[in-house]
Amino acid sequence: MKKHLLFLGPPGAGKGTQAALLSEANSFLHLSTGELLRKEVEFNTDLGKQVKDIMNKGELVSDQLVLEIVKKNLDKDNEGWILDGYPRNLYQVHSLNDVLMSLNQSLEMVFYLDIPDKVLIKRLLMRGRKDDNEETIKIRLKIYKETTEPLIEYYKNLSLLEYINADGDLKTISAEINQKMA
Ligand code: B4P
Repeated sequence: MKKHLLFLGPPGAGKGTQAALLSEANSFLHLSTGELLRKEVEFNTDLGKQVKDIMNKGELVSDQLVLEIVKKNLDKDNEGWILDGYPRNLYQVHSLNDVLMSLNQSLEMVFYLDIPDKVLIKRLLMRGRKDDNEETIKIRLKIYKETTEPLIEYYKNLSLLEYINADGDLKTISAEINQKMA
């Protein structure tokens, strides 16, 4: 079974949802940079104060900052890990490669959760998080298409990419993911 996984896809594709299910079932570390950053904001830490406005606007926080979070967490003992929301641009891809090399680990599979814009906009508006309003969603989608989408080709060229149709019910999507990583 694959133990070092990454979830890629636009905001609202269900990366967080599926990564949580999978990590719970397999006792893997679920490393969601978005969730970790939201905790920093919630606890009003120095880091949280730095990123709050950026996140609420739907923009990406600095690569260096996110890298520190990733390094700190991947260094902990674990049975396996799932990266959710990281990397989000090619610079972060190369940083991740360096971190994994230093840990003597490698990425085994990348799940690309594909979903039409129309469906994800509806999902995000229903969720209603602080950064889930029409204007911010538009910005997040634009940034995703410009900076994160090229990662699909990158991981495809490394033969790591697995395509998942994320426009369906939770159980069907989860079953497909489980089957592919077995
Ligand atoms: P994230 O936390 O990664 O937010 P996301 O992309 O919107 O979440 P996701 O795709 O996981 O959606 P979810 O499963 O929750 O990032 C938030 C912000 O943090 C970014 O904008 C940025 O500012 C910052 N950030 C994070 N990582 C960064 C990085 N590496 N570099 C720089 N900045 C970074 O699903 C969405 C909704 O759909 C939920 O309500 C869920 O219940 C629902 N849903 C899921 N699957 C469904 C299904 N099959 N059917 C129906 N509904 C479903």
